[in-house]
Amino acid sequence: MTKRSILEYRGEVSPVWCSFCGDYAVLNSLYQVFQRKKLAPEEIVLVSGIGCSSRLPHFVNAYGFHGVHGRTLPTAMGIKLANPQLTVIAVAGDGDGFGIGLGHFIHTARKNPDLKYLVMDNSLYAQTKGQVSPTTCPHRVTPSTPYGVMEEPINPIALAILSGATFVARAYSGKPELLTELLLQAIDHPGFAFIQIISPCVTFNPTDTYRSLTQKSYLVSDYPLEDRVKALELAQAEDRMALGLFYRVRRPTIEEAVREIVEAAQREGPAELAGLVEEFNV
Ligand SMILES: Cc1ncc(C[n+]2csc(CCOP(=O)(O)OP(=O)(O)O)c2C)c(N)n1
Ligand code: SF4
Repeated sequence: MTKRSILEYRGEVSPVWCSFCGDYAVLNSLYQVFQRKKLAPEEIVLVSGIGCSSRLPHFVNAYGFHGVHGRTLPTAMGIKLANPQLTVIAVAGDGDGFGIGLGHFIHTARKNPDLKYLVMDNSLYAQTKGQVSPTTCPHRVTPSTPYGVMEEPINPIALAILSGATFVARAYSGKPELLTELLLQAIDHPGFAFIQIISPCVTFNPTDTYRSLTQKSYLVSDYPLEDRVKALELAQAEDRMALGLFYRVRRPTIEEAVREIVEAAQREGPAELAGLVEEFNV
């Protein structure tokens, strides 16, 4: 197989993110993963919604679809079903993926398509200048919550596990080697691989800094990856920030299920059709 240069994956458009935005680490890790997996640019599709993070496909030399807010996953699943040979990666922000797009997250996890879903979580809506998102901590004052956030945040890791995702991990832009390693494992996983990537917004989130996030992060190790109950326990221990792979199981993908139906129709279709013609006497 051809050896590939990392430069092959750089898009013609240069990133427009603020300096030190966590999203740069995600982009760089993707370049490395594409090179290490020797993927040709025409074998990759990046699908996104709307937000700072959702600009990512513009910066990669591959197929890209910068769609509408929150609709990343149905588009990505349609592409994968139409051409299962492609490596399809959906990217979103926490507003896009856990706010307006939350229903798609749950239903896509249930269907288990062979998609990689990367949510760059900065705990706010950055592109629209810092409003509350579904992962913002309670009591935090934002431009849209002047009296502090009144709701509980959602727990994306627990939600993914309970919804049927077959690969669930948390990475952090401040630990790029781990991020690259988890992305490599996600690409190799045959099924819906979700990675919550804690990705600091240095412009609108003065609380979740690289320093504070690094201090509270720790790596999950020696862990029973198929144990759903243990994975949920770990997901709920939120005083510190666990990083790594929480859960991984194998079950059939929706592409495999659809392929079985198509093959059965090709095998049994003509005879069944003849029976129908006779029954309706057409
Ligand atoms: C249907 C719709 N509603 C609202 C918006 C306005 N809008 C643009 S980006 C965004 C949120 C982005 O937040 P997030 O997905 O977390 O991405 P980030 O910018 O933080 O990376 C919103 C609400 C929109 N573009 N379309
Ligand atoms: S506003 Fe925040 S999320 Fe958007 S590019 Fe700047 S640092 Fe990144």
